[in-house]
Amino acid sequence: MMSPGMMGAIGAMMPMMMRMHGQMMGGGMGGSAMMGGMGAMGSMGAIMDEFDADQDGTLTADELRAGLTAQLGEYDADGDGTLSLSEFEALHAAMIRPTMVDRFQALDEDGDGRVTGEEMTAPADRFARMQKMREAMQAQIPAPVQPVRPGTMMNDSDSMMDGGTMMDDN
Ligand SMILES: [Ca+2]
Ligand SMILES: [Ca+2]
Repeated sequence: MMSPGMMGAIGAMMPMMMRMHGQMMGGGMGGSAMMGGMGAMGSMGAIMDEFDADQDGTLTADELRAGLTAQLGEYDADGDGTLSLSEFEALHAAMIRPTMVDRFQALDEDGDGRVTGEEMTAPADRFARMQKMREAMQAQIPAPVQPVRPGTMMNDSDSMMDGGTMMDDN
């Protein structure tokens, strides 16, 4: 059962997820799948691709300047020539989108485009397992209180060999 708090959290996130889902269905999947796991580097790659006007694989200062200027124009919704915080928020959200989609896909274990309550709380289950493992390991630590040193072994053997049979073999 989900607590009212949990329902509230999911409710607050729904519009975001619906929008994301729609864009994913729109064909944004390929790029983000290719960048899987690369995180911030992935979005850097996307910026490179976008600004590399002559597509020669390198980004010059001029290409970067032109790209950034174009970006300002694109996200300057009210056309006043500057980016407000909310205008920049839209730009920033677009930049980090590949990383954000990676995180969504990491949570959506069955890949159906929806993060269920179970998928959402899976990190808590993993955390609980790790905690159990740590506790189990800590419980085992006091076991080798007296480490057996090779020298001790030898001395013990010697005293056992006082009878002489092994000594003869040497
Ligand atoms: Ca503006
Ligand atoms: Ca799912």
